[in-house]
Amino acid sequence: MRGKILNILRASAPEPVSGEELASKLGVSRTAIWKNIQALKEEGYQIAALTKKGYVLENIPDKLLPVEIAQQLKTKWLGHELHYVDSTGSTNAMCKTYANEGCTDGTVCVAEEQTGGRGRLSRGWFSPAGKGLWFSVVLEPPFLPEEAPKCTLLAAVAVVKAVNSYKGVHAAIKWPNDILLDGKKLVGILTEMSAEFGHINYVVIGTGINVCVPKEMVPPELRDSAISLADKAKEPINRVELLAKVLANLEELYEIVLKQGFKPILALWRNYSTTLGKMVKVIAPDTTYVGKALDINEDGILLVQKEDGTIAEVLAGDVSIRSALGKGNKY
Ligand code: BT5
Repeated sequence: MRGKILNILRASAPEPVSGEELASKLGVSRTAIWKNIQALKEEGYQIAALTKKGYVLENIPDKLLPVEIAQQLKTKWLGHELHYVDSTGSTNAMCKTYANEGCTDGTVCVAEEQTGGRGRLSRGWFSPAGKGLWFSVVLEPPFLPEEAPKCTLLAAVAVVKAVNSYKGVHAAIKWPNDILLDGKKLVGILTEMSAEFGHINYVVIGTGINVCVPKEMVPPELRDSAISLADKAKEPINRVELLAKVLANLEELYEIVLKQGFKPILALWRNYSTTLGKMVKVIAPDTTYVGKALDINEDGILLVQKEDGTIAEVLAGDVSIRSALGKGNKY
């Protein structure tokens, strides 16, 4: 109902629409219209009530409100179940709760702010209110548990395509789960799963995209290594639009995987990769070595040629990859 009211107000703005007209168009009472208008105002929509004229939509809040997302979402199924909160610990945790309760395949959880955003290996993810896209998706892929890293690669391609659609943005994927812009971290992806022997119950793909985090807000230890889209984009970024683009890409790519297998995604991933062909330092819990990143295989495993010529298979999850030449994330 709220979405329908907004659509009518949006189409008519800056002209007002009377409560009577809204009520008759939607087949409800004027009191129901009034109540829904109050609820929209509480969500942050600025709606003026002009005496004897009706309601005018004056401003839409810069928030990831489900009604706004539904307006822009072009997917067939992904994100149709969507849970939005102002603040949460982690959208991955939210998704897991919904998944354990039996939510639909493709459920999305999105938050303005995460107070306990998580990276891999118990690292944190800085997620300030209203400055990024912090969201997670539940998928039930027909893969084997060991193939779950494919989800991270898939998501990385979906996200890099979406961010690169903005003028001035030329981001690239750093294996396994980062998207870098100007050699700095723009996006982090955390894939988690619930599985039994030989069967995935669900995966949760969590994505954090820095959209417009002001430099002074970034914790000092991340200032040199983190970047926002707004730092480079030569056009304004609307977070709702960006989210809708990512979800549309993700659905499209996932359906390709289901129909044709993973090869087409691998080809795209390779095109967007900044890792392949580079000398990298692999930092695993028990060993550190340098080698050339040759390729990734069909399961998303990175193949690194060590200095002695042998090829190491590097699994995501337990390693960090650094440039063997420069410092930090810089490639
Ligand atoms: C990641 O881990 O990059 C995965 C981050 C996933 C975040 C999303 S947000 C939605 C969903 N809900 C969650 O709780 N998580 C997911 P990793 O490769 O381990 O990198 C973590 C490291 O990135 C940290 O140790 C910091 O050094 C750095 N970092 C933290 N916040 C950052 C930010 N906003 N921008 C750039 N770098 C950041």
